[in-house]
Amino acid sequence: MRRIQVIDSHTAGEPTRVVLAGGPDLGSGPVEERLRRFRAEHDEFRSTVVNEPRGSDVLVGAWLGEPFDPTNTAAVIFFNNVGYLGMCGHGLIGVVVTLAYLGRLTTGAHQFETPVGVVCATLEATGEVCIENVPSYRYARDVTVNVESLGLVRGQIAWGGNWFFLVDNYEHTISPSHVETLTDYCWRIRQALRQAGITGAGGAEIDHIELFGPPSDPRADSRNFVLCPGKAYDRSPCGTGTSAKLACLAADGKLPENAIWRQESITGSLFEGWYRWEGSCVRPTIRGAAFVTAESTLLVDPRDPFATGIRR
Ligand code: PYC
Repeated sequence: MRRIQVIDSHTAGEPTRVVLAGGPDLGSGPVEERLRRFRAEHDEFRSTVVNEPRGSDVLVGAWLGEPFDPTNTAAVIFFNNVGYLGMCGHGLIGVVVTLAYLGRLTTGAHQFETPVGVVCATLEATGEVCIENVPSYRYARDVTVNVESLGLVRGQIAWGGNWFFLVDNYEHTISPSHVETLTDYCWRIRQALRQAGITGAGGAEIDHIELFGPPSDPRADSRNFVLCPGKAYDRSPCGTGTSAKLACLAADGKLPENAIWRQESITGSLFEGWYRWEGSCVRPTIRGAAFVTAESTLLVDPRDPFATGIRR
């Protein structure tokens, strides 16, 4: 019986499962190299941890390893029901709160190596976490895509640690009772982008679709709906999605440096975000809170026909 020790948490409603023991040995190289090995040689581990029957489409896993640069705290690789993420804002907040719960980290700043760059996470005395994300930028504005049965949809393409297509002023309501419609709308956009060959920089697939509408919480500036690569929607306001939004607001001159943007999610949870310019990019900071929900050992019985999860 294989045993995998995990801690579960949620950040603004979005779950994270941190692997503490029982994960694959990915060597000691740079985290990008370890991600290549994870994908090529241990992809069944990803599915084992996050897919049904142990997990669900919405769960994001976090593999932790020794940092390549010993001055950093850890290397982290985020994964989901269909693959791997460049960065994950809610996930890193979950990692920090998990490590604090274990007594492995205290208040203050900690550097994490991710496949898309080093990210500084600060655990505040309140228990909230601030993520200083990777440099983010708007790649293209006023992009139109012809979407089956929807017609022309206009949006922006931005990088916030993952690639996003952002649609402002979504014409219908963003609320939990409309999840099926919202999912279908975003999925059609994603397929249309692929069919039209519309990508991020270097031909990268745009695998996150983000819609914006008016907030329901008077403290918030906007409410979003984010569809993730495996067709699950983000229960949180999405750390990398909020970073992409900040990059667009900055590019349009709609939000000054260091001014706070409050992003509400479809579930009503909030992230605060702000940015500073760094050359032609912005360096976004996202503040949010996470809570530990379970401490458990996953058991993998080799006789189990679904031992490595149900793959999508
Ligand atoms: O918070 O960056 C995020 C995220 C990406 C996918 C799910 N959550």
